[in-house]
Amino acid sequence: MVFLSGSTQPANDSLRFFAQKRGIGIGAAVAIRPLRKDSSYRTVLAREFNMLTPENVMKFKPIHPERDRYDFVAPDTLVDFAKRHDMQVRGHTLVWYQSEPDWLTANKWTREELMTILREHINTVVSHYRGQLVAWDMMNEAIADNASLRDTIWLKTIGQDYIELAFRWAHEADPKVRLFYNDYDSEGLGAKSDAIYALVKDLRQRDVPIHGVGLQMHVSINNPPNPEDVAANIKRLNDLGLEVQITEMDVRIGSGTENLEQRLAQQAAVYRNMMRVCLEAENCTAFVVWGLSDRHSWIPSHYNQPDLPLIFDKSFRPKPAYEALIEELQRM
Ligand code: 9MR
Repeated sequence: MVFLSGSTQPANDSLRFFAQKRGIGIGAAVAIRPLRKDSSYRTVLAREFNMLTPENVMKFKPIHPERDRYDFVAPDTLVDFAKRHDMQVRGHTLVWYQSEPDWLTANKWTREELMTILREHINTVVSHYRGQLVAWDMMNEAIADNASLRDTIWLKTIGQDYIELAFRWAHEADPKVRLFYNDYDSEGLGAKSDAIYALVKDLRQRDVPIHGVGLQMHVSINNPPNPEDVAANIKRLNDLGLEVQITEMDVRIGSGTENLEQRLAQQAAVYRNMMRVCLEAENCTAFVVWGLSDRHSWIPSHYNQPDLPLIFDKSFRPKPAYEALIEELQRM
């Protein structure tokens, strides 16, 4: 395949070419280090995708490392890259319990102090990128695995209205950017996705500015989400007037008993099925994979075993999952 680096005309056999024809965004999570250092990474990213999500550099800790200091250098680099290659950017993420800096967690704050901190954080970051992003994962993983509100510093100190306050503050800072609630293990139907549905329904009913729900889609070939359940979940969110995006897809193949070829084929089927569900839904507007190639993925270190969860291999060659997505995008 021929890579046309820096071209604004998408190559007519690329994912972004076909996704554009179908009217959806096709995105990848981008890590700053390979973006800076690896020209193959940059080439494949610009050729194949029309959307990107910063994998880490817009999170609270890196972007707001001290109470009175923000660091926009790395995220600005990413946004510049996107502009140069005619790609949209999804901001990720403003409120997430896993990315809180020490200055925040090591102190005891009053409710008023913590509200001021959160408001300033959201206002500063969202204003910095005003008009430049299509979406923000405003609220990340605020529902716990047992389907109750996650016990975070925000919930403990501010109370459950921290969620709606955060959406309102973000909307004030950039009234045009689409604000998402984003979570994992809640793509189909079940207690957690019901809890998210109830939360966003309540927000909508009270006119809190929320525009979409992100289905992260960190899944595995062993128990992939049932496509009908995912379709039903997306549909009920549509009935609330909400957009849906698949925001962080990767598919673990583990070590299983089948040979590698078989596992890669199963992986391709999971990607294909989820793309099909998205294309068939009225309100599914983007499909984002959580990394570019198997060379850079959070999965092996997190699960402490090798894996190949993405759509390009370690040498950036397209895998069966890539071909499945291309086929699915072309199927009318
Ligand atoms: O892929 C990300 C990894 O590089 C980071 O170390 C980790 C902690 O910041 O976050 C990973 O991305 C997460 C995303 O931001 C939110 N959903 C779950 C993702 C995987 O943990």
